[in-house]
Amino acid sequence: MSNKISLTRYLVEQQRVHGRIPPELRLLIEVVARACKRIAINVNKGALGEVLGTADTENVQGEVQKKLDVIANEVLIEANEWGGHLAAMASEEMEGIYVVPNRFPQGEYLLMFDPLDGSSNIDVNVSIGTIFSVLKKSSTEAGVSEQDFMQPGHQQAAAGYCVYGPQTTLVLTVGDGVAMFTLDREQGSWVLTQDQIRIPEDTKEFAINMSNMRHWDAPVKRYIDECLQGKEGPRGKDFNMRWIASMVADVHRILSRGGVFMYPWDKREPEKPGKLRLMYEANPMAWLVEQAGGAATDGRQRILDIQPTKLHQRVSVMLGSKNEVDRVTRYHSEL
Ligand code: AHM
Ligand code: MG
Repeated sequence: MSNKISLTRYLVEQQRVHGRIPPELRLLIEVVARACKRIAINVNKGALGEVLGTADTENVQGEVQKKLDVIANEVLIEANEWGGHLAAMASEEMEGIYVVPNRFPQGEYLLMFDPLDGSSNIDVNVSIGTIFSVLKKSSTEAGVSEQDFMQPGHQQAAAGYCVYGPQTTLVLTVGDGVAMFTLDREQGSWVLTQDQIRIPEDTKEFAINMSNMRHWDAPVKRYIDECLQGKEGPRGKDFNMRWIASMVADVHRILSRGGVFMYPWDKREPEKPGKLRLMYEANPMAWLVEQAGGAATDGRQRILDIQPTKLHQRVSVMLGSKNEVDRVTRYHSEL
Protein backbone atom coordinates (compact mmCIF):
# COMPACT_ATOMS: atom_id res chain seq x y z
CA MET A 1 0.00 0.00 0.00
CA SER A 2 1.32 3.43 -0.89
CA ASN A 3 1.11 6.27 1.59
CA LYS A 4 1.64 8.85 -1.12
CA ILE A 5 -0.83 11.73 -0.99
CA SER A 6 -2.25 12.67 -4.37
CA LEU A 7 -3.45 16.14 -5.35
CA THR A 8 -7.02 14.79 -5.29
CA ARG A 9 -6.65 13.55 -1.73
CA TYR A 10 -5.00 16.82 -0.62
CA LEU A 11 -7.91 18.77 -2.08
CA VAL A 12 -10.56 16.43 -0.67
CA GLU A 13 -9.01 16.87 2.76
CA GLN A 14 -8.88 20.64 2.34
CA GLN A 15 -12.58 20.44 1.57
CA ARG A 16 -13.71 17.85 4.15
CA VAL A 17 -11.35 18.26 7.10
CA HIS A 18 -10.50 21.94 6.91
CA GLY A 19 -13.76 23.10 5.31
CA ARG A 20 -11.60 25.39 3.25
CA ILE A 21 -12.61 24.86 -0.34
CA PRO A 22 -16.02 24.18 -1.86
CA PRO A 23 -16.37 21.31 -4.39
CA GLU A 24 -16.46 23.71 -7.39
CA LEU A 25 -13.07 25.14 -6.42
CA ARG A 26 -11.67 21.64 -5.96
CA LEU A 27 -12.84 20.73 -9.46
CA LEU A 28 -11.35 23.94 -10.85
CA ILE A 29 -7.91 23.25 -9.35
CA GLU A 30 -7.96 19.64 -10.56
CA VAL A 31 -8.84 20.77 -14.07
CA VAL A 32 -6.04 23.36 -14.10
CA ALA A 33 -3.61 20.69 -12.86
CA ARG A 34 -4.78 18.33 -15.62
CA ALA A 35 -4.29 21.06 -18.22
CA CYS A 36 -0.75 21.59 -16.89
CA LYS A 37 -0.05 17.90 -17.53
CA ARG A 38 -1.06 18.37 -21.16
CA ILE A 39 1.09 21.48 -21.43
CA ALA A 40 4.01 19.55 -19.92
CA ILE A 41 3.62 16.86 -22.61
CA ASN A 42 3.80 19.53 -25.32
CA VAL A 43 6.78 21.25 -23.69
CA ASN A 44 8.64 17.94 -23.41
CA LYS A 45 8.14 17.11 -27.09
CA GLY A 46 10.19 20.15 -28.05
CA ALA A 47 11.41 20.08 -31.62
CA LEU A 48 9.80 16.64 -32.18
CA GLY A 49 6.32 18.09 -31.65
CA GLU A 50 6.83 21.13 -33.88
CA VAL A 51 5.88 23.30 -30.94
CA LEU A 52 8.96 25.53 -30.90
CA GLY A 53 9.40 28.92 -32.56
CA THR A 54 7.08 31.86 -33.05
CA ALA A 55 3.40 31.77 -33.98
CA ASP A 56 3.58 34.85 -36.26
CA THR A 57 1.11 36.67 -33.99
CA GLU A 58 1.37 39.29 -31.26
CA ASN A 59 -0.44 39.36 -27.94
CA VAL A 60 -2.17 42.40 -26.45
CA GLN A 61 1.12 43.63 -24.95
CA GLY A 62 2.68 43.71 -28.44
CA GLU A 63 4.92 40.73 -27.68
CA VAL A 64 5.50 38.14 -30.39
CA GLN A 65 3.73 34.94 -29.35
CA LYS A 66 5.58 31.65 -29.33
CA LYS A 67 3.74 28.57 -30.62
CA LEU A 68 3.76 27.13 -27.11
CA ASP A 69 2.21 30.35 -25.68
CA VAL A 70 -0.75 29.82 -28.01
CA ILE A 71 -0.99 26.06 -27.43
CA ALA A 72 -0.88 26.45 -23.63
CA ASN A 73 -3.56 29.14 -23.75
CA GLU A 74 -5.86 26.89 -25.81
CA VAL A 75 -5.27 23.89 -23.55
CA LEU A 76 -6.26 25.89 -20.46
CA ILE A 77 -9.40 27.28 -22.08
CA GLU A 78 -10.56 23.97 -23.52
CA ALA A 79 -10.00 22.17 -20.23
CA ASN A 80 -11.83 24.75 -18.14
CA GLU A 81 -14.76 26.03 -20.17
CA TRP A 82 -17.20 23.13 -19.86
CA GLY A 83 -16.98 22.14 -16.18
CA GLY A 84 -19.59 24.57 -14.84
CA HIS A 85 -17.24 26.01 -12.21
CA LEU A 86 -16.19 29.16 -14.09
CA ALA A 87 -17.87 32.37 -15.20
CA ALA A 88 -14.91 33.68 -17.21
CA MET A 89 -11.18 33.49 -17.80
CA ALA A 90 -8.46 36.03 -18.55
CA SER A 91 -4.99 35.41 -19.89
CA GLU A 92 -1.77 37.19 -20.78
CA GLU A 93 -2.40 36.00 -24.33
CA MET A 94 -5.94 37.45 -24.75
CA GLU A 95 -6.92 41.10 -24.86
CA GLY A 96 -10.33 40.82 -23.22
CA ILE A 97 -11.93 38.32 -20.87
CA TYR A 98 -13.14 34.96 -22.17
CA VAL A 99 -16.71 34.45 -21.00
CA VAL A 100 -17.76 30.80 -20.68
CA PRO A 101 -19.95 30.15 -23.78
CA ASN A 102 -23.73 29.85 -23.32
CA ARG A 103 -23.73 26.17 -24.22
CA PHE A 104 -22.03 25.44 -20.89
CA PRO A 105 -23.28 26.19 -17.36
CA GLN A 106 -21.80 29.27 -15.69
CA GLY A 107 -20.11 29.03 -12.31
CA GLU A 108 -18.99 31.66 -9.81
CA TYR A 109 -15.23 31.53 -10.23
CA LEU A 110 -12.88 33.60 -12.37
CA LEU A 111 -9.61 32.11 -13.59
CA MET A 112 -6.60 34.12 -14.71
CA PHE A 113 -3.39 32.74 -16.11
CA ASP A 114 -0.08 33.32 -17.78
CA PRO A 115 -0.21 30.11 -19.82
CA LEU A 116 3.52 29.93 -20.50
CA ASP A 117 5.70 32.20 -18.42
CA GLY A 118 9.33 32.71 -19.36
CA SER A 119 8.66 32.60 -23.09
CA SER A 120 12.22 33.61 -23.98
CA ASN A 121 13.39 30.30 -22.47
CA ILE A 122 11.09 27.98 -24.46
CA ASP A 123 13.37 27.42 -27.43
CA VAL A 124 16.54 27.06 -25.35
CA ASN A 125 15.28 24.23 -23.11
CA VAL A 126 15.31 26.18 -19.84
CA SER A 127 12.55 25.91 -17.19
CA ILE A 128 9.28 27.66 -17.99
CA GLY A 129 5.88 27.50 -16.34
CA THR A 130 2.17 28.24 -16.05
CA ILE A 131 0.95 30.73 -13.41
CA PHE A 132 -2.70 30.91 -12.31
CA SER A 133 -4.92 32.87 -9.95
CA VAL A 134 -8.54 32.22 -8.96
CA LEU A 135 -11.04 34.82 -7.79
CA LYS A 136 -14.68 34.48 -6.87
CA LYS A 137 -17.14 36.70 -8.71
CA SER A 138 -18.16 39.34 -6.19
CA SER A 139 -21.58 40.21 -7.64
CA THR A 140 -24.40 37.68 -7.62
CA GLU A 141 -25.99 39.25 -10.70
CA ALA A 142 -26.17 37.18 -13.85
CA GLY A 143 -23.46 37.78 -16.44
CA VAL A 144 -19.84 38.67 -15.98
CA SER A 145 -17.68 41.61 -16.99
CA GLU A 146 -14.07 42.71 -16.74
CA GLN A 147 -15.12 44.71 -13.67
CA ASP A 148 -15.68 41.44 -11.76
CA PHE A 149 -11.94 40.74 -12.10
CA MET A 150 -10.93 44.05 -10.48
CA GLN A 151 -10.27 42.59 -7.04
CA PRO A 152 -7.09 43.00 -4.97
CA GLY A 153 -4.88 39.93 -4.65
CA HIS A 154 -5.77 39.30 -1.02
CA GLN A 155 -9.17 38.15 -2.27
CA GLN A 156 -7.73 35.25 -4.28
CA ALA A 157 -9.39 31.90 -3.57
CA ALA A 158 -6.50 29.84 -4.94
CA ALA A 159 -3.20 30.52 -6.65
CA GLY A 160 -0.32 28.52 -7.98
CA TYR A 161 2.08 27.69 -10.73
CA CYS A 162 3.45 24.70 -12.54
CA VAL A 163 7.13 24.66 -13.45
CA TYR A 164 8.24 22.59 -16.44
CA GLY A 165 11.85 21.85 -15.56
CA PRO A 166 13.93 18.77 -14.81
CA GLN A 167 10.84 17.80 -12.80
CA THR A 168 7.28 18.97 -13.45
CA THR A 169 6.11 20.54 -10.21
CA LEU A 170 2.82 22.10 -9.19
CA VAL A 171 2.87 24.59 -6.31
CA LEU A 172 -0.43 25.60 -4.80
CA THR A 173 -2.08 27.64 -2.07
CA VAL A 174 -5.72 27.78 -1.05
CA GLY A 175 -4.84 29.90 1.99
CA ASP A 176 -3.56 27.05 4.18
CA GLY A 177 0.16 27.34 3.51
CA VAL A 178 1.93 26.23 0.35
CA ALA A 179 1.97 22.66 -0.95
CA MET A 180 4.20 21.22 -3.66
CA PHE A 181 3.24 18.30 -5.93
CA THR A 182 5.56 16.47 -8.29
CA LEU A 183 4.23 14.84 -11.44
CA ASP A 184 4.69 11.07 -11.35
CA ARG A 185 4.98 10.43 -15.08
CA GLU A 186 4.46 6.65 -14.85
CA GLN A 187 1.24 7.04 -12.90
CA GLY A 188 0.22 10.31 -14.53
CA SER A 189 -0.63 11.74 -11.10
CA TRP A 190 0.43 14.63 -8.91
CA VAL A 191 2.04 13.48 -5.66
CA LEU A 192 2.44 15.72 -2.61
CA THR A 193 6.19 16.08 -2.10
CA GLN A 194 6.27 18.99 0.37
CA ASP A 195 3.67 20.71 2.51
CA GLN A 196 3.78 23.93 4.54
CA ILE A 197 6.80 25.26 2.66
CA ARG A 198 8.66 28.02 4.54
CA ILE A 199 10.95 30.66 3.04
CA PRO A 200 13.86 31.55 5.36
CA GLU A 201 13.58 35.17 6.55
CA ASP A 202 17.20 35.92 5.71
CA THR A 203 19.13 35.13 2.57
CA LYS A 204 22.41 35.67 0.74
CA GLU A 205 20.96 35.37 -2.76
CA PHE A 206 19.26 37.90 -5.02
CA ALA A 207 17.67 37.65 -8.47
CA ILE A 208 17.44 40.69 -10.73
CA ASN A 209 18.27 41.41 -14.37
CA MET A 210 21.55 43.29 -13.79
CA SER A 211 21.69 44.52 -17.39
CA ASN A 212 19.02 47.07 -16.45
CA MET A 213 21.07 48.52 -13.60
CA ARG A 214 21.59 51.90 -15.22
CA HIS A 215 17.83 52.35 -15.52
CA TRP A 216 16.92 51.53 -11.90
CA ASP A 217 15.50 53.85 -9.30
CA ALA A 218 17.81 54.93 -6.43
CA PRO A 219 16.42 52.60 -3.70
CA VAL A 220 16.87 49.46 -5.85
CA LYS A 221 20.36 50.60 -6.85
CA ARG A 222 21.27 51.19 -3.20
CA TYR A 223 20.02 47.74 -2.18
CA ILE A 224 21.92 45.89 -4.91
CA ASP A 225 25.07 48.04 -4.47
CA GLU A 226 25.15 47.04 -0.80
CA CYS A 227 24.74 43.34 -1.69
CA LEU A 228 27.57 43.60 -4.21
CA GLN A 229 29.94 45.09 -1.62
CA GLY A 230 29.76 41.74 0.17
CA LYS A 231 31.56 41.11 3.46
CA GLU A 232 33.39 44.42 3.26
CA GLY A 233 30.16 46.45 2.85
CA PRO A 234 27.32 47.44 5.19
CA ARG A 235 25.67 44.02 4.89
CA GLY A 236 28.74 42.22 6.23
CA LYS A 237 28.18 39.13 4.08
CA ASP A 238 28.75 37.98 0.51
CA PHE A 239 25.74 37.61 -1.78
CA ASN A 240 25.23 35.22 -4.67
CA MET A 241 23.19 36.07 -7.77
CA ARG A 242 20.78 34.01 -9.92
CA TRP A 243 18.60 35.11 -12.85
CA ILE A 244 16.77 32.47 -14.86
CA ALA A 245 14.47 34.93 -16.72
CA SER A 246 11.47 32.69 -15.96
CA MET A 247 9.65 34.10 -12.96
CA VAL A 248 8.25 30.65 -12.15
CA ALA A 249 11.73 29.15 -11.93
CA ASP A 250 13.16 32.07 -9.93
CA VAL A 251 10.23 32.00 -7.47
CA HIS A 252 10.49 28.21 -7.26
CA ARG A 253 14.10 28.52 -6.16
CA ILE A 254 13.12 31.11 -3.55
CA LEU A 255 10.38 28.84 -2.18
CA SER A 256 12.93 26.02 -2.05
CA ARG A 257 15.87 27.79 -0.39
CA GLY A 258 15.09 31.50 0.10
CA GLY A 259 16.26 34.57 -1.77
CA VAL A 260 14.86 37.79 -3.10
CA PHE A 261 13.45 38.37 -6.59
CA MET A 262 13.05 41.82 -8.10
CA TYR A 263 11.65 43.12 -11.34
CA PRO A 264 11.41 46.79 -10.43
CA TRP A 265 10.08 49.79 -12.30
CA ASP A 266 12.85 51.28 -14.42
CA LYS A 267 13.49 54.29 -16.63
CA ARG A 268 13.29 52.41 -19.93
CA GLU A 269 9.52 52.75 -19.95
CA PRO A 270 8.85 55.33 -17.24
CA GLU A 271 5.10 55.43 -17.88
CA LYS A 272 4.76 51.71 -17.08
CA PRO A 273 4.87 50.66 -13.41
CA GLY A 274 7.01 47.62 -14.24
CA LYS A 275 7.32 44.68 -16.64
CA LEU A 276 5.38 41.97 -14.84
CA ARG A 277 1.60 41.79 -14.82
CA LEU A 278 -0.28 42.25 -11.55
CA MET A 279 -3.27 39.97 -12.01
CA TYR A 280 -1.77 36.75 -13.30
CA GLU A 281 1.93 37.01 -12.42
CA ALA A 282 2.53 39.19 -9.35
CA ASN A 283 -0.64 38.45 -7.34
CA PRO A 284 -0.47 34.64 -7.41
CA MET A 285 3.27 34.67 -6.69
CA ALA A 286 2.84 37.26 -3.91
CA TRP A 287 0.19 35.13 -2.20
CA LEU A 288 2.30 31.97 -2.43
CA VAL A 289 5.31 33.82 -1.02
CA GLU A 290 3.31 35.34 1.85
CA GLN A 291 1.74 31.97 2.62
CA ALA A 292 5.28 30.60 2.94
CA GLY A 293 6.28 33.34 5.39
CA GLY A 294 7.89 35.69 2.87
CA ALA A 295 6.88 39.17 1.75
CA ALA A 296 5.94 40.81 -1.56
CA THR A 297 5.73 44.54 -2.30
CA ASP A 298 6.01 46.92 -5.22
CA GLY A 299 8.62 48.84 -3.21
CA ARG A 300 5.97 50.92 -1.51
CA GLN A 301 3.00 48.74 -0.68
CA ARG A 302 1.97 45.12 -0.30
CA ILE A 303 1.24 43.73 -3.76
CA LEU A 304 -1.86 41.92 -2.48
CA ASP A 305 -3.41 45.26 -1.42
CA ILE A 306 -3.15 46.93 -4.84
CA GLN A 307 -6.59 47.69 -6.27
CA PRO A 308 -6.42 46.74 -9.95
CA THR A 309 -7.96 48.98 -12.57
CA LYS A 310 -6.96 47.10 -15.72
CA LEU A 311 -6.72 43.43 -16.67
CA HIS A 312 -3.18 43.66 -18.03
CA GLN A 313 -1.94 46.17 -15.47
CA ARG A 314 1.79 46.03 -14.78
CA VAL A 315 3.54 46.32 -11.45
CA SER A 316 6.96 46.61 -9.89
CA VAL A 317 7.77 43.38 -8.00
CA MET A 318 10.02 42.62 -5.01
CA LEU A 319 9.37 39.33 -3.28
CA GLY A 320 10.95 36.57 -1.25
CA SER A 321 12.77 36.37 2.09
CA LYS A 322 10.95 38.70 4.47
CA ASN A 323 13.85 40.65 5.96
CA GLU A 324 15.30 41.46 2.52
CA VAL A 325 11.95 42.55 1.05
CA ASP A 326 11.33 44.68 4.16
CA ARG A 327 14.77 46.25 3.72
CA VAL A 328 14.38 47.22 0.05
CA THR A 329 10.84 48.47 0.79
CA ARG A 330 12.23 50.60 3.63
CA TYR A 331 14.84 52.06 1.26
CA HIS A 332 11.96 53.26 -0.94
CA SER A 333 10.48 55.26 1.94
CA GLU A 334 13.86 56.67 3.04
CA LEU A 335 14.97 58.07 -0.30
P1 AHM B 1 6.61 36.51 -20.25
O1 AHM B 1 5.37 36.35 -19.43
O2 AHM B 1 6.36 37.19 -21.57
O3 AHM B 1 7.38 35.26 -20.39
O4 AHM B 1 7.56 37.59 -19.46
C1 AHM B 1 7.73 37.48 -18.10
C2 AHM B 1 9.14 37.06 -17.78
C3 AHM B 1 9.33 36.60 -16.36
O5 AHM B 1 9.09 35.24 -16.26
C4 AHM B 1 10.78 36.92 -16.10
O6 AHM B 1 11.04 37.17 -14.74
C5 AHM B 1 11.00 38.16 -16.93
O7 AHM B 1 10.01 38.15 -17.95
C6 AHM B 1 12.36 38.18 -17.57
O8 AHM B 1 12.54 39.39 -18.21
P2 AHM B 1 13.93 39.83 -18.87
O9 AHM B 1 14.03 39.08 -20.16
O10 AHM B 1 13.76 41.31 -19.06
O11 AHM B 1 15.03 39.49 -17.92
MG1 MG C 1 4.80 35.83 -17.82
